[in-house]
Amino acid sequence: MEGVSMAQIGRFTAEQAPDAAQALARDGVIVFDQLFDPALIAKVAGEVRRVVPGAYDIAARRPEDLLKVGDRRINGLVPIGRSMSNVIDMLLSPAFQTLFDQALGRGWVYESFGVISSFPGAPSQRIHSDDAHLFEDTPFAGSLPAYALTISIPLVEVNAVNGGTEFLLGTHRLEWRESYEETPVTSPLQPGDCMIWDFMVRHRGQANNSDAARPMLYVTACRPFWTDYTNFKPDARKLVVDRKLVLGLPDEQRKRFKRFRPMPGLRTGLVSFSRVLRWYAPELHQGLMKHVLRRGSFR
Ligand SMILES: O=C(O)CCC(=O)C(=O)O
Repeated sequence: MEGVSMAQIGRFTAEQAPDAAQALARDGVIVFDQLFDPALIAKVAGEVRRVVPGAYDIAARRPEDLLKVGDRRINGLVPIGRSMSNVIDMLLSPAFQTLFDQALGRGWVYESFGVISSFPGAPSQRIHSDDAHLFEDTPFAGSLPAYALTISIPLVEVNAVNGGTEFLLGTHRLEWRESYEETPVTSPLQPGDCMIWDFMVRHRGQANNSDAARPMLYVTACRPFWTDYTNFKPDARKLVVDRKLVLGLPDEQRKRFKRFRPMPGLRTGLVSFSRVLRWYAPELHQGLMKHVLRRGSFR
């Protein structure tokens, strides 16, 4: 199969995003070298450690909407509050825009944002894809363009000791039952680098043989018709952002975040309370709403 024999993961600068898109379509994975300022990553890492200490310490408070993705590994939500506003700038990087436009079509959106950590002693994961082919078990499986991408942004150096993600290049174009005998390949990452893969490419996290956690931000970008029902519970919060950070963006950028859910606060609390009341006590709800909506009732 064309491209499968290529033994290395392609590495690109931000300016080479169109070439990166071609390599991504062929191999199923690419790396952007130093897309972000390492000082910025260090700042974001400090915030992640503060907000989600369980991403760094297996015994500390864990992220919400947690998914266990292997022994001594977690994957969970990182809310993008105001102290992490620079994450929004990162996600709006022109290199992402170019790459995602080409790989996912111009209507692409963000679906989820969180952290994946492997802790000391974590063994290798099993080889997997992030979800199944669209139209699995039909002649279309493996011949369609990407529907979703995983973006991983390491918060620490990733190397042979703490274990990177390794890939079977080109396997996003194979049906799952087709076996593939090549050796998986990986590429070391520095803070500031970012690795992007097709949901369908076969991959796994390597063992963490270091004495520290290996946290990476993960982001899913996808075509607008697709939602991740496989990796999350139906009511999971996948992309939580401070409302003002999203509403302050120009339309062209805001549309990428149209699936966001706001940070919990008085407003979201009242909306949830109102929904519960409406569901279980509709008359009381109706009466209360009449009262609330009556002009000046709260003055
Ligand atoms: O931890 C990694 O390197 C990859 C994680 C992964 O592929 C997953 O959790 O699905």
